Amino acid sequence: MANPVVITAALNGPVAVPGDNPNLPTSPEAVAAAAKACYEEGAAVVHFHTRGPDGLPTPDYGCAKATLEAIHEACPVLTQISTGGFFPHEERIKLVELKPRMASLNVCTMTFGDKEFLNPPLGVRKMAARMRELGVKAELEIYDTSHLEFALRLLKEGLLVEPLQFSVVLGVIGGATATPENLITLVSRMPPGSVWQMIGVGSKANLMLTSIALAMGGNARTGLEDLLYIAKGVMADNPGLIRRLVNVAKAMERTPATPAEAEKMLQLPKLN
Ligand code: KMH
Ligand code: ZN
Repeated sequence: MANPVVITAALNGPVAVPGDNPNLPTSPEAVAAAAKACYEEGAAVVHFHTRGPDGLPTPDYGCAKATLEAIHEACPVLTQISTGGFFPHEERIKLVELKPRMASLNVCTMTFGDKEFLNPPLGVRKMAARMRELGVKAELEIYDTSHLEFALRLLKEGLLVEPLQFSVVLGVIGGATATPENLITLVSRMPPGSVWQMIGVGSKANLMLTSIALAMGGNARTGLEDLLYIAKGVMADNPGLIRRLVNVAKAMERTPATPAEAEKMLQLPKLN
């Protein structure tokens, strides 16, 4: 396959509520339907946050399990569960026991808009160790250079397995600004052989930076977690965002990877 790219759909996130955009999927059925629609548009991976029956974020294990199972029933996409969000770290860590193929690993505490995103060093080490034990690949979300440095420290400590899988997240208030310079700096400091994708937060940053990442040879993510409007005053929906990103990739002669191809490109470990 010529110049393949792993496209990830980030379906809902830890912040937006259906009142912000009615296309935001929250129930297991709605998340699974969105996953299937995104898979059909070219996504190989879905990243999702667990929502409760009220549609709000929850770290509830049962809700996460029901959502993961619903996605797997709906389509063969690779699943990446979020261990992020604004709940105590001890509750978030339990989600890796569900053994998705990948789980997010946020390595540093930070300001996140008007919230505190708490990722205490000991908890992060515990989560990384458990993921390694289970064969769940860590998707390292890095919001600034210091996060990359801390991830490299975890690698030295034997808590991560190469190739490292980075998500460069730019545009969060409290993290690095969404500029091409910041993307280039972060990518240039990754160890050789790392795989990476771009996450641009906000409508403008998302299209601009995912397009630049595709041109640089990186992978890219989009979805309602990262932006709510596809154009000024026009609400986005998940499959529509994936379609737009796939069209940008194809214009650059990059082919969206299937889940089986993505599994190889990301060198996902076997689950234990
Ligand atoms: N919305 C993301 C950029 C995670 O999924 O682990 C931050 C986040 C982290 O939600
Ligand atoms: Zn997320």
